[in-house]
Amino acid sequence: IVVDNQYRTGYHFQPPKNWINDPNGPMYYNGVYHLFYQYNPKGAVWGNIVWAHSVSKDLINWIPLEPAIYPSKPFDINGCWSGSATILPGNKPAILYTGIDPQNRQVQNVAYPKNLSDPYLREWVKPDYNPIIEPTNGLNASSFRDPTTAWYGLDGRWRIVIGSKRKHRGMAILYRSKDFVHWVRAKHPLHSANGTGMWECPDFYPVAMGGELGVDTSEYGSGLKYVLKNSLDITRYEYYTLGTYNRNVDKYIPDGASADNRSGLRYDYGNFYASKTFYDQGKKRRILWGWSNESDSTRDDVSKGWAGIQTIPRKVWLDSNGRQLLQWPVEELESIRGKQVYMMNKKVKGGDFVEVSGIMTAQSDVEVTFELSSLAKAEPFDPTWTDPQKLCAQKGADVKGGVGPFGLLTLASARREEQTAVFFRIFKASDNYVTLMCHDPSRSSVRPGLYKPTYGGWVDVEIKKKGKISLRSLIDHSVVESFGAEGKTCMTSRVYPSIAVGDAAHLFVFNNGAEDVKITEMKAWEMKKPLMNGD
Ligand code: DQQ
Repeated sequence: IVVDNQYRTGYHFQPPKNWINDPNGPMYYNGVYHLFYQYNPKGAVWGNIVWAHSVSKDLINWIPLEPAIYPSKPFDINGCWSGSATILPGNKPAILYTGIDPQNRQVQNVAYPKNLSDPYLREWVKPDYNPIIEPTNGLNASSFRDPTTAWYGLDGRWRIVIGSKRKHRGMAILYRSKDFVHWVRAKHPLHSANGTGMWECPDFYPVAMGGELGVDTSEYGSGLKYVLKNSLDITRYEYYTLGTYNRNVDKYIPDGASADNRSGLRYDYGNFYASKTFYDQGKKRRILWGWSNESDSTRDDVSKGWAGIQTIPRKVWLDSNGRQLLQWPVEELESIRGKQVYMMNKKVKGGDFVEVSGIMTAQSDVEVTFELSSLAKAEPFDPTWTDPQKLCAQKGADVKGGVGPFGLLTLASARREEQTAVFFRIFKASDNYVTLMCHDPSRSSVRPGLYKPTYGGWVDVEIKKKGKISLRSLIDHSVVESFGAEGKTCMTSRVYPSIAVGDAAHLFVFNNGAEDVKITEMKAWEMKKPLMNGD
């Protein structure tokens, strides 16, 4: 295989070649971070799935190891699909994963490290008593997968949920076990929602009300809220709700304002799927990993020799308003920041562009804060605009507005035939202001035949009171990962410029609104290349 380097990322997680998808079983164990992931050892398309394995001391530099879990027994002979890690008492990690058996049924298996004194936990043993959970009693054997990290209850039983569906009702089916070997299905799912279809890769965990510290999955008590996330097979997007967990009856109840479905909250409003969190005991934080798929064609992937990346790991915690999660790239990312450029108090008039020069922006980290002098010219908000993604598509970066669009033109060619725009637009509703954040990659490449969806999300900020808004974008050759308003609204796009490549990639700040905006501060760093799986 010849690997095409033009679109390979510099600091995002990827193996040297081949297909990758879901992050699996992330964990921190004895000072080492482990990331497993769905991997095809034989090519750049999905298939032959094993758990590839990498380790890291800092979540940024990665050492590749041999696949940890691969088909070898009847209970996983047709594939080793997604799952999670749990650190059991006595500091003993366990992995639960979905195996595909000879009848192509989805069954759940457990695996343990062969040698706990190997600092990298290279070899994993799958006991012969597997599978530990089978799709019996009316469960759909082809919609029964992706076990979560287990949490411990007062009654001395472990609990997990497994993603499933019954007709169109998506479900998080609950199982309990005293010994991690014998698992009993609970009478009721932890939660379910009609019309959502198969729930892939569910994730369920507590978050602290107040502060940024993470909470171990088994913790329980006052001062906690719960998060339930599902990846919806039919939309290929993920949604989460915030809610309460009643431990006595094992029921999760989403908060009233939190919808389970397509109008619900999302970690990322772009190309981000099959995500999973883990509690990092080392730094007392919860970390989120998500997969970002290619948006070129399968043929392109085969000729590139690779497909898929993992997004930069993000710390997640509850917003002090209790209404949503906040996310921010792990602080370790800052260790690979290189040459920096800086801008302060720079006015960007309506229709103006300011180039950020002096660094290689194709592989960069950009933080900028905009001050809004006035909202007087904000366009009126039409209350029928309920879908932010559609609104962003309708009002792309080139559509002039009142307050905004203003933001960044990333991976842009010098004359801007190519650009991936990241921006905000502010509207005036009857009794407040509405802030929209968009990724507009419609001009990301002059190459024909690419999938270039616009992405959008609302930003829950009091823009009038604050008078400013921040944006951070991680730019890395074929990915732009953005964090609006200190991590309130995030989105990721995969793009394939053909002119704006390497040194020919430019970065601009732009304002296409009638109202001027001011860059109060902008810092941009060229990013160094970390150790990336021996590439
Ligand atoms: N990918 C895995 C499944 C999971 C899906 C198979 C989500 O376990 O449901 O590669 O992307």
